[in-house]
Formats: sequence, structure tokens, C-alpha cells
Amino acid sequence: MRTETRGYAAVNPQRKLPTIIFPDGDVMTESTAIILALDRRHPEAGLLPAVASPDYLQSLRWLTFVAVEIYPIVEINDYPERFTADPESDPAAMRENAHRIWRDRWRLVEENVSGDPYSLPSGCTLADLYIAVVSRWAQQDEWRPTHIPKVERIAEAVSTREACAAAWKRNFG
Ligand SMILES: N[C@@H](CCC(=O)N[C@@H](CS)C(=O)NCC(=O)O)C(=O)O
Repeated sequence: MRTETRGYAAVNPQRKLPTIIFPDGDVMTESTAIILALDRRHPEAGLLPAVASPDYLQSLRWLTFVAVEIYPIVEINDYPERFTADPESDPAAMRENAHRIWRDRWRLVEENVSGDPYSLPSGCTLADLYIAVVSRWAQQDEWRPTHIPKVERIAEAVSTREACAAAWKRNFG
């Protein structure tokens, strides 16, 4: 759902979610940029691994991979008509193709993350929250557990963290 109000367009010209308004009034859009900004503004919280550590590089890698290779597929799943100029095109076929690409890219995450139950050996980071949330989209609930069990473990571990459980329940039941 695109957020239609004129007021929302003033903070997010693309009228997409998410948007964050920081306590000092700074407004930011783009989920990965928001994550990096939160980490810089709250260094004490350890939201991402220490900058000098190898895990920091890997957390940037997976954040970026999910943001640019996976998240955009959600828009094709939700709004296939935006991606064709052909009035005869079949939205179901476009969606199925999007699902195939979605599954291939999640398999790549599955085969390359090195931690357990989180994506990196050093433990939970905002990259895990991002992986967990984005993995819930694009209608693959039945496919996920058998094909990407590590990603499922990340989502399970995130969803049961004390700080995340209520928000997870609100959004995903
Ligand atoms: N690149 C943006 C993508 C944001 C995005 O696609 N948000 C979805 C919700 S998950 C949305 O608002 N979709 C409505 C639409 O495409 O009209 C980001 O990473 O924040």
C-alpha cells in the first residue's frame, strides 16, 4: 500500500514505508540508510558489529544484498502491473517469475551466512532484524522452512528476542 496523504509525501516523496523522524527532527527514508544512521547515532547499543571486525564487513554485505537484490522483488510481487507496458501481460506469470528469483536469492543467503542462529558468529545485529523481516514477504511461507532453514532460524531467534517480540507479533502474528 502506498501512503497517499500529502503530509506523508512531504517526508517520503516516494510515499513508501519506512520513514524515520529522529528526535532532532531529521527525516530519513531508505531502510538500509536508516539502519546505518541508527548505528552511528547509538554506538553504545552495538547495533552492528565493531567497525574494525570482519563481521562488520559481512553485516554490510548482507544488509546491502537484501536491500538491493531481494527487497525490490517485493514490489514486483505486490504490483506486477508497474513492471510492464503490455496490457495483455499476465500478473500471475510475472509474480511466479518474481518468486523464482526471490527463492534463488534467498538460497544464496542461506548458503553463505556463517553464524547460528544469527547470520554472523558475533551474534544478533540489525542485519538479522532486516533479514528476518524481509524474509516474511512475497508469499513464501510454505517454501521457507524446508529450503532456507538457516534464514528461518534467524527469523525465529529475532522474533523471540525480548526487544523484538511485541513488534514481531504486531506485524506477523
Ligand atoms: N528502497 C526502499 C523500499 C521501500 C518499500 O518498497 N516499501 C514498501 C513497504 S515494505 C512500500 O511502501 N510499498 C508501497 C509501494 O510500493 O507503493 C527502502 O528500502 O526503504
